[in-house]
Amino acid sequence: MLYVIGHKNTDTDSIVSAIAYAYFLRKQGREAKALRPGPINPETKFVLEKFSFVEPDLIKDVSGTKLILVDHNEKEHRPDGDFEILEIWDHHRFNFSYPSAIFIHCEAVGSTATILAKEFFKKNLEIPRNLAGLLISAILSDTIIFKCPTTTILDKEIAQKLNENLKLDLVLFGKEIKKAGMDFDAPIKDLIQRDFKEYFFSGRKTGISQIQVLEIDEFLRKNKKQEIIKSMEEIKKMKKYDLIVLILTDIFKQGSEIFCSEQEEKIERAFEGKFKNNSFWVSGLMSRKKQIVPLFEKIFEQKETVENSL
Ligand SMILES: [Mn+2]
Repeated sequence: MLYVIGHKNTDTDSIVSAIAYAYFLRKQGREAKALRPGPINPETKFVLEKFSFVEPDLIKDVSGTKLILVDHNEKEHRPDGDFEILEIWDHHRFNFSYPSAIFIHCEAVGSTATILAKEFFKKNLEIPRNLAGLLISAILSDTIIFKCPTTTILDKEIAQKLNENLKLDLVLFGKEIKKAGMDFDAPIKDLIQRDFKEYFFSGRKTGISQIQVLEIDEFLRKNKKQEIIKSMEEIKKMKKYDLIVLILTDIFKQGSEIFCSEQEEKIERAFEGKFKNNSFWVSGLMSRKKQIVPLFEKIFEQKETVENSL
């Protein structure tokens, strides 16, 4: 049996990609099953219900299995356990090493769902209506309704092609998906850990969270800034991080308030802002993958220039 699984902090693209690729393999006579390594977020739940899919089975320890990874390749984002990797389908930065040769398809597009839908079209495999709806949802979710700078022409073309029979209003439906995901009743500490990814920059353990909102002012009225920072500090201490970053993204204002546990000058310089109690607004900042991770890699991993004191 082949198992297809997304990253630890599941999102709509990772769950949908696992379901879609397992289906793709079964259509080609392989035995395949989608799994999930963590809880389903409210946005994904809404999408699965809308298109009548059941949640993939939850598996905490995948030791001893043969896995196909979708929507991630980095070690820190993988499920726990000792397992064999057979294939990878992804659209993130490539940070990977493996002892044997395996199949890897990594493409700089807005979602893994885009890559997989393209494979269906390439092979002339029919995509059932409900699966098409699911794939569209993942594209809209990951590209933040085509507004995120990770969006490519291919994402739009594939979404339109998938929508030929469904005829959804993509922008309206995208808003509906995002709204469903905005279940902000949970404590702020849980909200921060919902879409949370771990990285190492020059050996510094860094956690980067993203929360997407429709109305940033309203969100900040409900979740006070001091509370956000206090929660970030608690997570930092509890999980032994060197740095915690939160990007609170306003989908319609198209920018983010960036919160950092450490008010580093390097971050200020990189985003041309000034911390005011651990945060500042960055216009146009929408993507952790495209705008934060490569930048942090650059600013934290570059050697300091040493002045010659002659
Ligand atoms: Mn993705």
